[in-house]
Amino acid sequence: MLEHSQLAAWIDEKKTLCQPDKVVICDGSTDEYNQMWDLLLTAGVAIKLNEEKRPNSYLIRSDPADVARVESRTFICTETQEQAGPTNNWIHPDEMRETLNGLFQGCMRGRTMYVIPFSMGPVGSPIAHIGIEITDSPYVVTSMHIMTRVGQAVLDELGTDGEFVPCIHSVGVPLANGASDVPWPCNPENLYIAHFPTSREIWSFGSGYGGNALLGKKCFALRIASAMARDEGWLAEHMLILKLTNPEGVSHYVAGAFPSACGKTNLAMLIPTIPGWKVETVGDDICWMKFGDDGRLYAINPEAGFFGVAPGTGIHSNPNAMLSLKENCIFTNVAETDDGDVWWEGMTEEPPSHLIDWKGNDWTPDSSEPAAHPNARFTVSAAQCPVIADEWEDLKGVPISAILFGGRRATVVPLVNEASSWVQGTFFGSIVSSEKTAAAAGTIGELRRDPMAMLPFCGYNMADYWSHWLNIGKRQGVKLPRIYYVNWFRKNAAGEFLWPGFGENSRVLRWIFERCEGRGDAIETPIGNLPTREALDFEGLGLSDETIAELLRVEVDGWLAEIPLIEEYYDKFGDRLPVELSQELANLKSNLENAT
Ligand code: O2Y
Ligand code: MN
Repeated sequence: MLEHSQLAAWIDEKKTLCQPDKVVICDGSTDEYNQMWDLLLTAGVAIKLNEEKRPNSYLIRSDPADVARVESRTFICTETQEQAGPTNNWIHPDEMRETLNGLFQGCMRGRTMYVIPFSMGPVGSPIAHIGIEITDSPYVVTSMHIMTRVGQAVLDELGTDGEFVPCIHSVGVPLANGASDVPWPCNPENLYIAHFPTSREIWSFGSGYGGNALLGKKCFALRIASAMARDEGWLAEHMLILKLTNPEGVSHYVAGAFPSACGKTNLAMLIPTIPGWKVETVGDDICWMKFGDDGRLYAINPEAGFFGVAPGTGIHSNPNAMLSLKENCIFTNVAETDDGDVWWEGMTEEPPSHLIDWKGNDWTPDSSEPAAHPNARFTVSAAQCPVIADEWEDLKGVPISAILFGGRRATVVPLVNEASSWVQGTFFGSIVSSEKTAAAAGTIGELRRDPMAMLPFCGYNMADYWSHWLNIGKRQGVKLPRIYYVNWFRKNAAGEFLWPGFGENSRVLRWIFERCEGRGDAIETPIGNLPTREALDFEGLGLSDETIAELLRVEVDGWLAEIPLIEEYYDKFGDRLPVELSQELANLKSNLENAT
C-alpha cells in the first residue's frame, strides 16, 4: 500500500496506459535481484558465469541493434526550441506527449510493470534526489539495483508528499495474446528518449540498453538534474570525483569533466607513481554539487555503481577497476571464454585462442571483428572498488577544491593550465574539445566541441547553462574551486604522445593540490597560469628538455588559429551567449596578439 497519493495515482495512470499483466513495486532486496536473474536466464538472454571464476556474475547479450546511447533519438521537450538550444534535439512537449501516449498505449501487454523507487545519492543526503522508474525490463531492474539505491528506504524518505522525478521506460514490444518473447526485446524503429525539463519527467521507449534505459543515469542525473540545478542554484555535472592525499595525510577533493574516450574512469581510480601520494575514488561519471554553510561546493556521486566501458580496461590501464570486477557483476556484450568467464579487447595482451563473441558466435584471434562490442559494459557496485574513499557515501558530500576540464588534443592545449578566475574557468569549460578518434563518426582529427563534457547531457540551452555557471561564480560569500584545463594527449611531430599519462598524471594532480594549498609556482601567460618548469615534478620520466618545454608551451600561433573556430562555435548561440564569455575570448585574442 503506497502512502504517497501522487505516486500511487501516477502508477495507476501508467498501468492503465501500458496495460501490463501485473505490477511489482521493487524492494531492492537480494531475493528480488535473484528473481530477475532467474527470469533473464529462462529467457535465454543471460548466462551465469563460472561461479569459481566470477562469483555471482552474469553475461548478457543485447540485440545487435541496441548497443549504445542514441543521441539522435534523445529529445529535450521545452516550450520553445530556443530553450533547448542549438545542441539538443527538440520537439514540442504537446507533440511529444501525443507520440509517446500512442506508443505507450498497451506497450506492456503480456509483461510485468516494475516500479523502481530509487535515490540518486545516499538516501537522506540534502544533495540527493529521488526518482521512480517504471519499466518492463528485468535487466533494467537488476542494473538499477547496482547503479542506484533502490527500495523501501527510498519510499520512506519520500513520505506522503516528497518530490520525485517520474521516469517511464518500455522496451516497446508488447506480447499480444501469449505471443512468445525474444531474448532481448527492443524497438529501434520507434526509439524515443524524451525529457521534459519543466515538469521534470523522463519517457524512454524502444531500447533496453544503458543510458537509454537506466533512467537514473544520464537522463535524470544529468539532463533533468541540470535543469533542476539551474532553477535551484546548484551544479549537476558530467564529472568524476577523486580524493587526493599527500604524504603528510592532507586531502583535497577534485572533480573532473572529460569527454568520452579520455580515460575518466582510469583517472578516478588512478594509482599515483609519486611516492606517498594516494588517489581514492568518490565517483567516476557524475557529480552533483551544492553549496555548504561554509560557502564551499560539496559534491556527491549520485550513483551507487560503475557502468564502465569494458574494452581497453585491463590490469595495466586500470588495475582498480579490474579488482572491482572480481564478483557480483553484470557484463553486457563482452565475449565469453571457454571456461565460463568473460574477456574483452585490452583485458589481456594475448587474446584467448577461442571465445564466443558478443553476438554469440565462435571467435578466434583470426576473426575480423572484435570479440567484445566496443561499447560493451561492466556494471558493478562502487563499494567493490578497492580504492573507494571511506566518505563516498557521506550525506553532506565532500568539499571540492579543484575542477578539471580536459579533452583529447594533439596540439595547442598544454599539459595543464590554471584559470585565473571562475569566469576564465567557465570559458575553459565552454571551449573543451576533443579530436575525433576512429571510433566516432566524422573525419579523424576533426575537433568536436564538448563544453564541460556536457554536449549530449545538458537538459537546456547550452548558453543558458554557461550563464548558470557564471551566476554560481557571482554568489556572495562563496569559496569556489580553482579551475584547470588539462590535456594528457599532446603529441610530437612524429605523432607520439609527449606525456606518459596514466599514473604519471598524479604529477599534474600534485601541482594542482599545491596550488589549492597556496603553494606551487605558476607563471601568468596569455592563456592562463602555467606551472613553471621546476614546479612540476618530471623526475625519472626520461623526458627531454624539448619535450617538457613543448608540454608547457604557449602555442601562440595554434591558439590564434583557434580563435575564429571558437567565434564560429559561439555564434551558434546568438544573443544568449553570455557577454562574459565573448569578453574572455576577446581578452585571449588580444593577449595572444600582444605576445607575438
Ligand atoms: O552507451 C551507453 O548507454 C553508456 S554511455 C556512458 C556510460 C557510463 C558512463 N558514461 C557514459 C557516457 O556516454 O558518457
Ligand atoms: Mn559519462
